[in-house]
Amino acid sequence: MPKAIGKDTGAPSNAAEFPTEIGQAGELHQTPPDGGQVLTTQQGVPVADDQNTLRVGPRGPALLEDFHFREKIFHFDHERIPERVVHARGYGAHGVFTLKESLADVTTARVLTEVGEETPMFVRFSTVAGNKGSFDLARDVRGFAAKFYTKEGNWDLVGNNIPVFFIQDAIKFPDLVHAAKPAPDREFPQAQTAHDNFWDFISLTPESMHMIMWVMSDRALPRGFRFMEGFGVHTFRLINAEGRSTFVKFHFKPRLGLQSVMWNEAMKINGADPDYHRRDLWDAIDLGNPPEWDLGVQLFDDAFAEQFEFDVLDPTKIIPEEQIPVRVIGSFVLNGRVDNFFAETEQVAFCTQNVVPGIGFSNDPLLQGRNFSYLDTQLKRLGGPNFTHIPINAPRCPVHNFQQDGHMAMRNPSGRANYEPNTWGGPRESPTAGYKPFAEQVAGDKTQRRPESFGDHYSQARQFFISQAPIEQKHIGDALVFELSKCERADIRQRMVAHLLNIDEALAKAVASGLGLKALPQPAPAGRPTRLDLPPSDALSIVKRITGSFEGRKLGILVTDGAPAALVAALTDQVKAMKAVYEIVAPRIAGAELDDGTMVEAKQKIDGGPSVLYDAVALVVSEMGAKTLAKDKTALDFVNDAFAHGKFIGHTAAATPLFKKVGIEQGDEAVILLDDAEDVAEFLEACGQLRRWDREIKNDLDAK
Ligand code: HDE
Repeated sequence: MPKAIGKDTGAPSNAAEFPTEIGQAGELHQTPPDGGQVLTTQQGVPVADDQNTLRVGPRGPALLEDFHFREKIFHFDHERIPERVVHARGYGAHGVFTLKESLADVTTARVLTEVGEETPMFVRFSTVAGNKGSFDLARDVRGFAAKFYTKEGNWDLVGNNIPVFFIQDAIKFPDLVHAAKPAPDREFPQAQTAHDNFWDFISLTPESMHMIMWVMSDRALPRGFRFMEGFGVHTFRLINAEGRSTFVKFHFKPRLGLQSVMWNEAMKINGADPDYHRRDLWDAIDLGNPPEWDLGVQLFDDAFAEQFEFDVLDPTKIIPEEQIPVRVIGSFVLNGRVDNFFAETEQVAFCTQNVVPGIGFSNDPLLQGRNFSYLDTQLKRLGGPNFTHIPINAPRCPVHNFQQDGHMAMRNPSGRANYEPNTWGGPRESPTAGYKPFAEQVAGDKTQRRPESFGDHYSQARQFFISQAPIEQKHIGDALVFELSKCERADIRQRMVAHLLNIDEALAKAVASGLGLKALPQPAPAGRPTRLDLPPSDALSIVKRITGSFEGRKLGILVTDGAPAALVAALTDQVKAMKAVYEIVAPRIAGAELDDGTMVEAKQKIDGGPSVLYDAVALVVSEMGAKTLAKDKTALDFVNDAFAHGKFIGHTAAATPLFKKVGIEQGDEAVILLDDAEDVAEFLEACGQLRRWDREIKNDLDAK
């Protein structure tokens, strides 16, 4: 993270004469008694009293003369900038991308051709609909925006964790976002799509059906940013030295595999820890387990595009990995926490139009529209055209041009010439190294027609649905029932079921029954071409692709006084060894006194550490402890929820009465008795399966 402003631009500048960091002018002020720095005003004037305003007598009125007070309050009054109109709640980290396989045959972009070269990055994850202060586990798409500080300028890949989008044309974006956000009269509900306006718009917008399948799936409830895929969504171009173009779709694949939480869990996590995702990323980096992703590409040419069933310019479609495999060409690690949230995560400005020589755009109408929107929005958010001078946005390569002035200009041309061409010297364009768009031949009428090739809205929606494991299909149905049950208007619910009939009849019937619809509606008019029966693709499922490892996950260990110390030690040691983490939860925050007289410190008091915060739990309790817990509602919820959410549960024999108390029958393979270190090893190995989904299915059957 470069701290200095305006350095390394290579531009002739007189900036070096000025100190670029606060306090750089030297420590002229007398050091305070504790040896720290002297508090100063923004003008660098040392402050004598920061506790009391200047006034007439100790009980008299304040004086306007108090410049320190006025400056301090003035600055505070202006601390806020407009939050992002979408993706307001986000969290970022620094990282490094390393290229492992060169794409020199298809692109000149150095970031994709120099094997072994490390490119600094900044990544910001986000939810879309909620405001900046909303909770992390909204059912929502997640933004996955990456800025690569390449040697040829900044390349921004502003992606999502879902590879398709709701709409096909950027002109519908304001409508989509207005419908998803709180209604303008009442300003609720916050950070959710479970309301009439959203489903009204969606049910009138058949092109959104593929995206709806993804957004109602577990993808919209990620366990953490570390467990999400990222997608560039659009088809982009790579351009090689001969000017030849190859189409490309970009993919980020998490090394830890994909993982999501259940809706019931999500709602509880939002209450227990609204910062669940940001804390997870922060802690992972802090503890030295920085998350990594592979960068992959799907490359294809015009011939493929011609024969593909769908239009490669349509952002509501994917290209299945079975048709074009994802070629991994490098990886990135997010290993640097920000020093200051505002300076970096809030002020980072991603723009889809930030590409480097060798990377170009396709005519995807959504991408074309985005290329206008992102630059425009930064002006509003960051207050002027010089947001590229803010360190997080500044390229890490030389910048030379004659753009000047404006609010907060940190980098101005020096010398006499500020125009080009000139006879004084200065930067010149480079026909060889400069950015050249792909010389595509285009001709046609000016028109506002949607291409017919964008017309099939159901085939890939169905393909996604049938690619899911049964439990994932069930979650999609449950999510639709939940969301549509929040719609007051029956016609909206009905209209959605009419669309679902074009996707999967069983799904439509399950949703209709969940909503209590008396009769099925007619299927929605399907448009043309009518639905194709596409084969399932395992790459679209989360459950079918679990890694089987507990690495990177979190175990909650509930301990009480008198709990076996040897078992606690076995659990904590083995969890650490497998690069997972644990948290001790206890009835009191001071911790518990174990059976050998040692104290184990707690990270959470039981009501602050419900089991929804953990991937698996261990109940390491004594008989006495279990008796006390059996009277504590939060402790019983801990056990009950862990079971209901399909989690693996390790326990001492003394914990057995707790299961009885919450009505859990014995005989569940994922409830594992822990007696010694060997049991612990088996338990942790089993935890790699993450969930016992059959419990949820059984629960539902029992309920019927
Ligand atoms: Fe965005 N989007 N978007 N979007 N988007 C913004 O830019 C927009 C779309 C995405 O962490 C805004 O700086 C339009 C698709 C992410 O700072 C704004 C359209 C995808 C982020 C904007 C789309 C995205 C944004 C708001 C339809 C996935 C957060 C603040 C044509 C490929 C970036 C800002 C960050 C943010 C416009 C659709 C991803 C208003 C007009 C598709 C990850 O410019």
